[in-house]
Amino acid sequence: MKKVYFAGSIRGGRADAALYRRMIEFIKSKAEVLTEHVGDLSLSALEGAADRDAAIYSRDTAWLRECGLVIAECSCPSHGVGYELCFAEKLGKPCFVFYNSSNGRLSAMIKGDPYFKVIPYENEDELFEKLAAVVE
Ligand code: 6K6
Repeated sequence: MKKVYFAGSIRGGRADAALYRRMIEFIKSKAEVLTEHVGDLSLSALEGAADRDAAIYSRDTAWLRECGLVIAECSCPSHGVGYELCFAEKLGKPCFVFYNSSNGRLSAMIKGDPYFKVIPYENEDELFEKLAAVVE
């Protein structure tokens, strides 16, 4: 079974957390998701203690090494997601970057990098159709 590293904004803002959860549930019907907590609606976006952050970094980079592909929802800009995408690129992991082209803004550093498979969508029907094509 494919192992998916799902990336979505946490401290960058949780406005799309419910969407992440729906995407994760969908992906889980076809593959294993290593980062289910990204869709946890109760996850606090507050600053954490430095030792906790070090543990998060260490666990997440281990999962990036372990995964078969990365799926990122980038409509809400996030330093962490940008970092993860760069890290995954250096590891040669396939990276699929979704963003809502009607109301999201995607950094030129992601949109302009030909390594990333950037997938714009305008509504959720289109998003899930395109997501199915990635995970099937
Ligand atoms: C709770 C309170 C403070 O921090 C937490 C738990 N935080 C995280 N747990 C797991 N992964 C995290 C956490 N914070 C960031 N990440 C990773 O970075 C996730 O894999 C996300 O894809 C990405 C989000 O980065 P920011 O910069 O939006 O937080």
